[in-house]
Amino acid sequence: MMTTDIYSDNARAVAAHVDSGRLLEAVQKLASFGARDDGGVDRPALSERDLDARRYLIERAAALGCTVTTDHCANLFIRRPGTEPLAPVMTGSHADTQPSGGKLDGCYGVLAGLECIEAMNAAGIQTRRPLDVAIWTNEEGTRFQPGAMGSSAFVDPALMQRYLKVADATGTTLAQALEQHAQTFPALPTRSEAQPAHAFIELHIEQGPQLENAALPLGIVSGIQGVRWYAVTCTGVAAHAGTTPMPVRRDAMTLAIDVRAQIDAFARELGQDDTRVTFGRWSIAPNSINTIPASVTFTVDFRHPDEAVLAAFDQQIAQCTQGTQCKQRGDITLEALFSHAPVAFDSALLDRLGEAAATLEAPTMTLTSGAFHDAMYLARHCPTAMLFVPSRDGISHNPLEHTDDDHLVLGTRALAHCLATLCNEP
Ligand code: HGY
Ligand code: MN
Ligand code: MN
Repeated sequence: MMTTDIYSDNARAVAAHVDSGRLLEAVQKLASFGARDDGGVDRPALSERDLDARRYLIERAAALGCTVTTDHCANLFIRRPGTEPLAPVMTGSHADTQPSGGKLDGCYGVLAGLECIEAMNAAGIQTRRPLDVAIWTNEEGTRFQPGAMGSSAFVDPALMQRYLKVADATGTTLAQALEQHAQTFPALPTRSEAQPAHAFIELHIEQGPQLENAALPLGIVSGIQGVRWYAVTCTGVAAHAGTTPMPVRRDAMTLAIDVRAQIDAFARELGQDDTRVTFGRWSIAPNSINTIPASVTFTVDFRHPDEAVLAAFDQQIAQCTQGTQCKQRGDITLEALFSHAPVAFDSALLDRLGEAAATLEAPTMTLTSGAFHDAMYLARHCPTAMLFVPSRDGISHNPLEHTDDDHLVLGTRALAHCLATLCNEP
């Protein structure tokens, strides 16, 4: 990838036209859709609040002179046209949030992409390639599992067959949620399946402590660690809490706590210091204070950078939940919900990001992402890379999620510089 001086000047001009007030105001505005009393955001994918947020983003895009299209998984694509019929440069992220999420996870990357379009318009810059800002559906995977549904269905449309049947906790299927989306935005053209892209750059908060610990404002993300999601269901026998003698009970919770302890132990053994494991969602039936639990389902989220460790974890969790010792105390079933291998990003794009940071005289470090992102799927589709800004105290998936304003602005300037450069590449 090469650039001439005129294009470098354009990239500088676009970066300089990023408007901090406009960006920070947009962060607060988007956070108002599903705002929580504690300052966080609760905006499940394709919920009414998410549809309201999408309406705000679509209206902003139209005011910028952009076209907006959607696809079979309600991904949104906001396009600033280029002067030549070339494959677009893509950026963007997700706008759905955790139930007690922050204002920035995903949303920052979407709004920074829109701000880059504003900056290109303000600088009066035309680019050879179109610029697409993507808003990927259901990245968090909390309403519908698995996560990153929209970006995975973009690169592998065949996944939709399975995804459409997935239901949320109320029994609403993705198909029904997509139908509601289509009825909400009837005028939104649906684009054909995945079109080629020149590159995809995702700007995101780090959601961990590394940049803050290093006192650095920007991180160039070389890749994403692998992830495994499982659901483990332990089945016992409901019985009276007061009358049933202890030796004859088949308490599903006793079994679940025991199995959780086994999984936690081998996860830490296998992955050592790089292990990340948690058991975040529990559902109990009949969930009554004075009835012995008949069924307990808990989720497992295991992450690691080494594919061999991930494979060993798959093997051990299968053994642990199908071993005979468990069967005598009750039944156990294991459901695989989500699996993605570690991803390495495109080295030439990483260089572009380094050049953008250097132009802005911003010191950086290279790091691997502990969180997964839509970029892990886009990496199959086109040259892909990510840029991070620091998270205060490394906190995310929490209303306290925060990044300093000057870091949010600097990250957006670096993204703008990089996108303007890429949009003028042959
Ligand atoms: O779970 C994740 O890594 C992402 O934040 N959804
Ligand atoms: Mn995210
Ligand atoms: Mn997240």
